Amino acid sequence: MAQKKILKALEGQTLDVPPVWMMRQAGRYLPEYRATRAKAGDFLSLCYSPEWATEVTLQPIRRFGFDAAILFADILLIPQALGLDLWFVQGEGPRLSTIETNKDLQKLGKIESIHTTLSPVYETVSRLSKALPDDVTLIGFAGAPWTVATYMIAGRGTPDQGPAHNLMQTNTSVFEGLMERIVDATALYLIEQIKAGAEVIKIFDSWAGSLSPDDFNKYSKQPTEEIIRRVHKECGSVPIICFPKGANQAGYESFANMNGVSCLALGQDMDTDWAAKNLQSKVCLQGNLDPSHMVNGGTALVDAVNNICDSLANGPHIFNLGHGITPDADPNNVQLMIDTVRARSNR
Ligand code: 1CP
Repeated sequence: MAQKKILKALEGQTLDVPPVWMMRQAGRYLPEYRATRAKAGDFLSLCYSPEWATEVTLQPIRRFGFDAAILFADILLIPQALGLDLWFVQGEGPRLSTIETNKDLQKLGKIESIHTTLSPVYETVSRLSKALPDDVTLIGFAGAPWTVATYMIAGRGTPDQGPAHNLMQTNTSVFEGLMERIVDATALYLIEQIKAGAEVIKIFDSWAGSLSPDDFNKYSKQPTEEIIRRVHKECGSVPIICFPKGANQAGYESFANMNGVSCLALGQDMDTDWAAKNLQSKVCLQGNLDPSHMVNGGTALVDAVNNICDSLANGPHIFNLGHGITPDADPNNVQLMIDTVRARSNR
């Protein structure tokens, strides 16, 4: 049986005190992150430097003692490894060359060549697995195909994922060809992360909520299921956390019934009492504090942490935010969140 708290929860154990980590825990709200990022030059140099990426992954572990570390990288490294140009515009976000036609699709490189670009990431995972304290779990990750495709089609983040929806409707074969390539690349990428030492994998489908029920099944659930099947075939039963962000209750139920899913991450919009009743007998639940509490703190934070923990106390639970921590968050509020979680006892 697993010894690390996160792995116990992922095995389905209900723990006295839920383990805790935080999405984007290595990020701009931390002065030490900003200092390392300045030394590395820019965000992508940080992602591709095993030395600096290891350092920023470890910073929140040193400062707060979280129960898990998440590899420092980005979901957009896969499009770049497939051959798209990728750059970040200061204060605005990512920009990519786009996939709109069959010709664009044919220009993508061979799937196996992604490892040339991504090998520094595997090196970071390997360094982390040696450097982390014995009780901290190392989480690797990738974007889900739909979410990654939305960026590859639009060339940037979009409020409604309009360009991806348009391509899906007007040129389904190009859209599906792209999805297949992302499935292939993502499965290979995750398998290498596991071989390098990742103990758990998280698959982020940040834009799952914009899909209609049929499209959700076809383009969020099925591709994710296929990636998990391939990863488990190659690596055995590594725990998988899925985050179909913004999906409705039926969508979450279909993920809970899927083969190979150990845990579902909940956005802050998800009713935890409903999730406890309908999902927690099948999977571990992770979440789901509104990240705005990390900016505002105070008794509202403490009450919200306790409400979530109360509601999810009768099954496996990993405490987390409902989405990534924002750059304007106060590290003292992160400490208050952890202290509040760790002061609890379910029994
Ligand atoms: O330092 C900086 O200025 C860059 C900010 C930043 C950071 C810290 C970006 C750019 N990515 C990251 C790291 C990151 N991204 C991690 C590292 C591990 C962690 O500490 O959590 C992870 C897991 C991600 C995943 C990611 N990137 C997602 C999925 C999760 C989510 O937030 O919904 C998405 C959608 C991205 C794309 C991306 N990367 C960065 C930005 C600003 C964005 C969003 C772009 C947009 O839609 O406008």
